[in-house]
Amino acid sequence: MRNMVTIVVLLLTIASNPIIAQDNISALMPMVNKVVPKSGSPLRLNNKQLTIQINSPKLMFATKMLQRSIQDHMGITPTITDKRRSDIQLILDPKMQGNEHYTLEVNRKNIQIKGATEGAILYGIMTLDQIMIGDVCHTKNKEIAQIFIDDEPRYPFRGLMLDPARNFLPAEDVKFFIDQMVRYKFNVLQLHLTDDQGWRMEIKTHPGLTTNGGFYTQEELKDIINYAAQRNIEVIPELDIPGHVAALVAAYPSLACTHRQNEPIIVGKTVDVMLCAANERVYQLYKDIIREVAEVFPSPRIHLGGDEAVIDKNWMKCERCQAMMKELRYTKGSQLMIPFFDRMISYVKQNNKELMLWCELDNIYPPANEYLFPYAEDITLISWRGGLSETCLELTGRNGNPVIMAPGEYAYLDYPQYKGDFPEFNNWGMPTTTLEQSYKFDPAYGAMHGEEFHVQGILGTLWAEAMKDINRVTYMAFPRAMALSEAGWTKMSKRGWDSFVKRMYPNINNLMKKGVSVRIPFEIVKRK
Ligand code: TNX
Repeated sequence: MRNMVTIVVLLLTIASNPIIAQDNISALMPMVNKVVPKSGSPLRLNNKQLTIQINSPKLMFATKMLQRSIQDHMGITPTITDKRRSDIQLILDPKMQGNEHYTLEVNRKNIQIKGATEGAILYGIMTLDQIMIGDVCHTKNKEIAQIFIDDEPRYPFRGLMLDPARNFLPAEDVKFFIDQMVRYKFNVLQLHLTDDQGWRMEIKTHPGLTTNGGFYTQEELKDIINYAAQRNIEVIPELDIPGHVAALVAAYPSLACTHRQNEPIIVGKTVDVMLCAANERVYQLYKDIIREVAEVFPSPRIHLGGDEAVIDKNWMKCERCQAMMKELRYTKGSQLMIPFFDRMISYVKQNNKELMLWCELDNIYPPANEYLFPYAEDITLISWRGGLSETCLELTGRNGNPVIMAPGEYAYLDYPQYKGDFPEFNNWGMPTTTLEQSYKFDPAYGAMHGEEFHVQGILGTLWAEAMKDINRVTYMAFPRAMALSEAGWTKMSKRGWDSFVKRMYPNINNLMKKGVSVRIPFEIVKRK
């Protein structure tokens, strides 16, 4: 009998051993910023009808997500109750600091998720979902080990960018992508809506813009925006100017510079044409476009591109632009960016929006010392050119521009993940960006210039010249987007490659179960 008692005590000790309890953090992605493991027997959910109690009708959507998650993992659907003694409590608590800050407590009696906003509570639910994914044994027995998590993001801006301009993505596919983003606590979806290969947004005052290929109606966009908003995701529209405009110029040839008026502009082939800086019709058109964009997208920001303008082939050869340069006593073509964007900024401001642009530096390739043109300090810049992030960080810091980090060498998810891997065509010589490389991304670059408070967050880009459909897009995104999610959410002191790799496996498995095409990063596993 004594022996039996010893064995039972021993077994109980093993069961509450923290190493085993660690199973409940084995699929957390991004890693949470504070976790307190608790010992003691797990919460048992197997013997009754489960109930969820909410303290605000605003939590109905989060509740549905929670019901689906528990049904998915345990095969039981909790019902909503107003009784105090519920199994799960979702508590909107305006006293909590930070709009994405949540706490999640699992104790022997129940689960409590608290946050100041619906988004914060949704994040608590996503973390709970990953606890169930990771802790297979408990989950199978309809149990959850005790834990306390107090979590909030390192950065407020954690985005991914889709490029339906290059290859159109139907609205349903965009929503499918949003479903995957919310799992990893991304809160911004940038939509690159216009480029040389296509114009993808219905503009009611100028229907001629959308005569070349697929596009989103304004109703479809509103539907995507609402779908994203329910999932704590802001959709930022991007309309790239003054370069990357072949699709627009093909529809409205008179908007090109004077010397290009009679040139055939072929969508899919021409890539260097720009809008004329000295044509009044360009400004009239964009005044209308920006007004409609501002009406459709509730986001406080509009992104107007500003990248890769081939000034020498356009403004420098155009009679009208040259006359404008003379009048303004400019010596460099790039200075025309000043009056060009001054007008565009005034339209953005008339609609009470803030402007975002890609950060372009004077001579584009290193060494680059200054901005291509002097950006007003209220413009948020996205740093993107590989090798120039540190210069961009320094310049934005000095000039007072908020900056989002999307550096080519970590965050460009259109680059192949492995040598010889896709994209096998249309590759301009892209470097390989391995999962391990993406994981090394620290958005503050080691806080080189102090704390880097002007860094707002991160953006992973999915430029889609070589991505024909959503399956290819998710294949390029995952698992590297998991690495980026952790760069945006988790403090450097809580991150580590070995831990990331372990937590990644169950997440890949889960995405596969959801029908998401992912790349298996076989190269990181030692073959024995
Ligand atoms: C550069 S990134 C671009 C895109 C291309 C991408 C391909 C940026 C602001 N401009 O137009 O799709 O490279 O990697």
